[in-house]
Amino acid sequence: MNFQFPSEQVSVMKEAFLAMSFIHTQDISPLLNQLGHKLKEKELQTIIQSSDVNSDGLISYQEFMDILSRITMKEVFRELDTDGNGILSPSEIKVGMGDKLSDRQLEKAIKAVDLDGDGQINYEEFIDLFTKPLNTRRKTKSTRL
Ligand SMILES: [Ca+2]
Ligand SMILES: [Ca+2]
Repeated sequence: MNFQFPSEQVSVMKEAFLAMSFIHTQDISPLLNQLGHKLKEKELQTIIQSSDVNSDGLISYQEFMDILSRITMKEVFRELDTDGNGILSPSEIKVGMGDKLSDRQLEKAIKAVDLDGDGQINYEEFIDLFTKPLNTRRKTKSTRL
């Protein structure tokens, strides 16, 4: 749980963005490679494309920051997913939290984000954890039940 982009490089990139205001999607991945992420090119492209909201092939600074945070979340998720099956089991989460949670706390934490109720956290549920406020998640869950 210690993946982070070097802040110095991010601020260099910020200046570049502010000077140009937009960067083409095809120029993004070399930039990101310089920052030292560990994603596969294909995963990167998926993230870039989903961040180019209006599909004009241009990435604004705002969209770029969005890409960075998605990459960071993906890296964190991958670090937690020690058996690499794409799903976080309760024990993987427990280890990721440094074994600080009691079983009861762990169960509560999982329940709060486990939208499909399988007792495990998939990537979408994990993203929700960071992107939606807690009360929205509860609401989503109760309307599904
Ligand atoms: Ca797993
Ligand atoms: Ca789940």
